[in-house]
Amino acid sequence: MGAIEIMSESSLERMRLVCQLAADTLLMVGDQIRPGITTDDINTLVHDYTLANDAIPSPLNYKGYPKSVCTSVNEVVCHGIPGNRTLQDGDIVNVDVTSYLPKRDGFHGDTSATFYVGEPSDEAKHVVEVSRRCIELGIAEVSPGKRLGDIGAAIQEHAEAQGCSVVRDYVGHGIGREFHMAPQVPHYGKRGTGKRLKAGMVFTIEPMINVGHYECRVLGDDWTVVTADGSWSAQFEHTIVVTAGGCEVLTARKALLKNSEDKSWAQLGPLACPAAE
Ligand code: EYF
Ligand code: CO
Repeated sequence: MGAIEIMSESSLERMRLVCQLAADTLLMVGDQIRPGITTDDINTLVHDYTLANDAIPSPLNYKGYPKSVCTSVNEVVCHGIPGNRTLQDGDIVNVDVTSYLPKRDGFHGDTSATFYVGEPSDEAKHVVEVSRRCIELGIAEVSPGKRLGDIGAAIQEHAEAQGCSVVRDYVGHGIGREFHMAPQVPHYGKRGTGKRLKAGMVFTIEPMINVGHYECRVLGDDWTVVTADGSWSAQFEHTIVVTAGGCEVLTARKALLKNSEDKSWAQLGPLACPAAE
């Protein structure tokens, strides 16, 4: 990956549009998550909603990926492929939505959340709550002059203090005219290391947090990433832009998610930058 783009205000206006579409899609899906729904049902909901809003689901055919969304259940870390799996009471499912608005030169917006299916176990609640707090703490580090390692360190410190681990094999990424751009954004690391943040940089923060060890393996379908030890994994993701005063969460939601841990700051629009509580 090359230089990190500094986005112009006109590009950012387009990013806000597509990121808000991705956020709305996640809200719509959250309303429908319940025992008995299949991951293919989620794919259909996302696919149809995206097309109805004159957008394209970025994952579809991306590097050969066969579906419009990633649905990652329980021990699946990321890139779960929707299929005929029926979600059961007690499951957790991460729904990872990336939308592309193609008008003129297009832009991508990427966001995900982990949902409870029915009543979660204490362990499921723990890993979901830790991963939600990890993304808040990561976002709270973002301001000009800080470094990528500050984000990773804040996330890793919290996850490990809570007895969980941070996945190393998959990281956040720059996003804009391409789905994946520079920089890579690790969710682990050391403070004071890594590239310095500048206003106008746009990237995702998307920590994958495991109950057990961070090691992962890819299933025989060549897409589905699972924990090596079978422990459960949870993830939240936002697309953010560094601003002069801190950051703006471009995929901030207009309402609280149903069936998931959520916080009111996620509703805040432009200039939202949660301080660590
Ligand atoms: C082993 C891909 C997957 N990459 C990223 C490509 O939303 C995403 N991140 O936040 C995201 C979604 C998809 C994605 C869907 C397909 N890919 C490439 C190589 C390996 C792989 O999984
Ligand atoms: Co994503």
